[in-house]
Amino acid sequence: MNAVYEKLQQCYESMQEKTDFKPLVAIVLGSGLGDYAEEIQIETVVDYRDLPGFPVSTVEGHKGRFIFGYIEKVPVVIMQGRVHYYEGYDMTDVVLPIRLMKMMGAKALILTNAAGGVNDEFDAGDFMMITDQISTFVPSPLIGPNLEKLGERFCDMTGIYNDRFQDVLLKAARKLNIDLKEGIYVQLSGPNFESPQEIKMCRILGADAVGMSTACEAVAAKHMGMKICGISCITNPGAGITMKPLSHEEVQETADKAAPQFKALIHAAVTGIAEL
Ligand code: R1P
Repeated sequence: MNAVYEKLQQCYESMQEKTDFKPLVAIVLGSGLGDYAEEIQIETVVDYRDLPGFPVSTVEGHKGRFIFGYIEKVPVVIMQGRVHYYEGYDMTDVVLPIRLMKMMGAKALILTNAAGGVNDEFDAGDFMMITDQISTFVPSPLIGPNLEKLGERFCDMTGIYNDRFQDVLLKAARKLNIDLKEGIYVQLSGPNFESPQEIKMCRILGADAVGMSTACEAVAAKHMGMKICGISCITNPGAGITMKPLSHEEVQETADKAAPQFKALIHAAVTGIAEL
């Protein structure tokens, strides 16, 4: 058996020994957004480190555990923290959690992140619905022998972010009086923040927000046929827009402040998606 698939299968079996919970919606919480997971009706919690071979989060603000439970009767699995490529993991490990959640039954995926604003009309604390992405600055998680059980070799990347899910988000935002921005997310490898010139480059490429996660996860999820939506919390204007130095503390603080609106938006997104 292929080593990547074998590891996935092992993690799946180990998870099955801990819980047979079947989530419908999977949610990944980005930097500083993790507290939301503790506010749902929790059924089971599984620490990443209790799954042999599973990649463990090393970044501040990423607790590193799965929370299984219900958001208004909708069965969900929440990743309270993710792993990033810059932490030194192989790309296939970075997306292993996404693949595992799909194997457990999740059909829909809500990806969230903290991101820098490339579009200079965005303010810190704004939310951006991801309409498309640029993932080519990091290796594709699909490199290597194709995992036929998961998806096809040459996977289509049109409509990564599902149209109907986007409608749900827009409708929810209107109802909640949230000025939801829309735009393109670009993933760079990190861990260094972008230089002012790199922010300019991202703008030339058509990006509106920049981060170090999410796009690779969306590629793996699309490969498996998951329906995806994505929300970036713009935690700071990108380098060079203001001359203020960037810091992970600021990223976490801004995400923290945006938490109440974020919570309401995710809540509405989950219930709206479940009704489709
Ligand atoms: C930088 O502050 C960190 O925040 C973002 C960046 O990708 C980077 O890891 O984290 P998430 O994308 O996990 O939200």
